[in-house]
Amino acid sequence: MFIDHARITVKAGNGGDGVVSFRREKFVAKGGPDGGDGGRGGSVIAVGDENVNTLLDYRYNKLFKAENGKPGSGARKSGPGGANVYLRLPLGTEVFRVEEDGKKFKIADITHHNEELVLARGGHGGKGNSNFATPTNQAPRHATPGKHTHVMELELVLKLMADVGLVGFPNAGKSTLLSVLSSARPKIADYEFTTLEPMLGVVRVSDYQSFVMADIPGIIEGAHLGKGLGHQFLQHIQRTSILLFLIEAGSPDPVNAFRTLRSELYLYDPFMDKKPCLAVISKLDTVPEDEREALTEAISAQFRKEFGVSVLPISSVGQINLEELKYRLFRMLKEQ
Ligand SMILES: Nc1nc2c(ncn2[C@@H]2O[C@H](COP(=O)(O)OP(=O)(O)OP(=O)(O)O)[C@@H](O)[C@H]2O)c(=O)[nH]1
Ligand SMILES: [Mg+2]
Repeated sequence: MFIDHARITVKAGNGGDGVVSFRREKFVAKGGPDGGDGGRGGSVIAVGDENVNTLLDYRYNKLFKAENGKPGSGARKSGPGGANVYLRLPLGTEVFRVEEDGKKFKIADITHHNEELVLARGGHGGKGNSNFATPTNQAPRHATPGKHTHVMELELVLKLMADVGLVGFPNAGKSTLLSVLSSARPKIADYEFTTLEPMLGVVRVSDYQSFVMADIPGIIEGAHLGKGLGHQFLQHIQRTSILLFLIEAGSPDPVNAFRTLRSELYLYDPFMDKKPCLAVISKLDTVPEDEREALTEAISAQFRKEFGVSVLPISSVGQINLEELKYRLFRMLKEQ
């Protein structure tokens, strides 16, 4: 389970002011008060949306202001209300109000598709002077201002399940792949066990479609016995729908590498062996161009025969087959 966070600032619209106005008509000596009310300010409203999976949008776009209400006008005309702002949030999002002292209060739990919850209510419009006429004061000269709203800090929290888990030996290029497919910025280096903590990235497939990929520390033979960083990190990909295995193009024995990885997973949890998976040959750019096809063919044939698993050669650095990989993973997830 990973947690997706975003901190945003919202402001509902101010109410429009009520106005002071008197009727002026030809041949009417003394018109009465006819100042209209101000319009209500727009609200900031959360809407549950089953098609949104992450809080990614709210990490870039951080300020959400609803429109102010317009002032009233003569002839008792109320000012138009301000437009609302709608925040489409993934189901499962919790919304907290953050006070100045840092204390947080939960104000909403988004659970249903299309459910609307007001996070910040627009200010009431002020009253125009037409409201204040009385038998003793038939020409009131005052109106009230619209209500002003405050800026609010909100924290959005979504507990995410990863969809795709990356599995490979140390240095296979897992973190690099995550960094080119998502906006996550994991540490990358040419030594083993660079990744010490699991990391999550959101892979965007189209405007509304994305999936979550988890990068975990490298696995080595004997991980289940505590070798390397051990296998406790496998819990983070235990419930992903798909596993993506990375085997380096330079691996002396890809079949054996894959078998070792699978057996470590199996020894951790036999069920993991049954998950749908895809294998990629990583760092294809390190293979001379005229040898790439033959290498891919050879490994694909072996994998088909030994495991019934298909293989896709990729390169994060050389940008080879990355789109294809993204779509294949997405298709596999859809089929789940
Ligand atoms: N040429 C080339 N180098 C790559 C590619 N992908 C990763 N590398 C290099 O391989 C090294 C290891 O990459 P990482 O992404 O840190 O590998 P990792 O699998 O996350 O490694 P651990 O976290 O240690 O398990 C780094 O020096 C990367 O720059 C690639 O597509 N082509
Ligand atoms: Mg890494």
